[in-house]
Amino acid sequence: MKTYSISVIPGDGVGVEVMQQGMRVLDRVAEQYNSFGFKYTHYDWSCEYYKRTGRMMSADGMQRIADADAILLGAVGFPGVPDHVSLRGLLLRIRQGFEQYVNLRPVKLLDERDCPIKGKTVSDIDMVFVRENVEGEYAGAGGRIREGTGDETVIQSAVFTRSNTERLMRYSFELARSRVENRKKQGLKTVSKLTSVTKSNALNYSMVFWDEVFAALAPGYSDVATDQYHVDAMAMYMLQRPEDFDVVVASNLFGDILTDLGGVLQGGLGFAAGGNINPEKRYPSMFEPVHGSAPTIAGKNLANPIAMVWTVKLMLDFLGHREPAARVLRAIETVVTGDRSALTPDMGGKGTTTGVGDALLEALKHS
Ligand code: GGG
Repeated sequence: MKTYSISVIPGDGVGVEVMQQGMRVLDRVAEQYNSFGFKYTHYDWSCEYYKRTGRMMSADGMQRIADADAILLGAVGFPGVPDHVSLRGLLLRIRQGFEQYVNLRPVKLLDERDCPIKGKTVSDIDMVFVRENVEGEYAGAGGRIREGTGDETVIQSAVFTRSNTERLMRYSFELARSRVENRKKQGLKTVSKLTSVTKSNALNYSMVFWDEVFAALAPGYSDVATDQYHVDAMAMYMLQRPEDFDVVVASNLFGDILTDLGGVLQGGLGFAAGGNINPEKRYPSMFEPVHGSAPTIAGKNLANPIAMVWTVKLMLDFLGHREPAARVLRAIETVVTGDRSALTPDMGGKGTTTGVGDALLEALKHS
């Protein structure tokens, strides 16, 4: 029996509530298969922790979680702590410090009633974003001078290194390649496809470089069809013809923005799952839903736990448990396509976070 050591950082607001449901699902799946299990170590790093200590995580935080098999994170951010402080002090420290250079964000529609675009079916919306996750616009390079004066000057630079851009794009090509068999089985698009998001008309250094790396690697993956769009056009095409996209690679900021749109295509951010991956497994990877801490509904048992549960599905995949992971997704599908009144208010239901968790556990029995 393999026991995985998981560092759990529920964080702020609804992060705490959805995390409980994610762990319930993990434990139930482990019981069902009886060949693996989880040992959780909890960390209270959050905005509340920051208010007490002046830090988002303990000074030795990175060492404390470095040996985990994976990290689960709920949500970060709460009124009273500036967003850039909470994001940089916890999430970005872990993403960058552990070289989690791939941010995997699936965009998959499970029930047509959740799609805001008329006429689109579940087979039309099934793509995965590979968002660059350690540099780009989030590198934190820049400065602010002459603060508070009329001559105040601010610079925020994006950073793109060849080594990171190449490894990110290689990962994306391989992912596109790996999805084709699965897609054939489902009767979906059979050609592997990778779309690159750019803005090289305006960003004449960084995105011209990005396009060059993409073009240089493409011949090595001749079985993968490629295309590329400027980020503004990409936002439009995701709405007009989402069926054209399979794997999409984008910079840190572009990927973050487009995956909120992606979340809406699948029914809302209550569905949007994410994994911050260090593919080489030199460091632990971290799994977190895309949504934030939603302070307005925090503590009311109203948050949709599906994104968190989909996120633990990604963690199971990463740990190599493909069938248990597929089972979790089937359970989500059962709940989403079933009695809608039991779902949380963001999905038009009257249900609760714990109620959806109960429904998922029930669905796991039959999925
Ligand atoms: N569930 C993760 C979370 O709380 N995210 C907050 C956030 O603002 N993330 C920004 C980002 O991923 O770039």
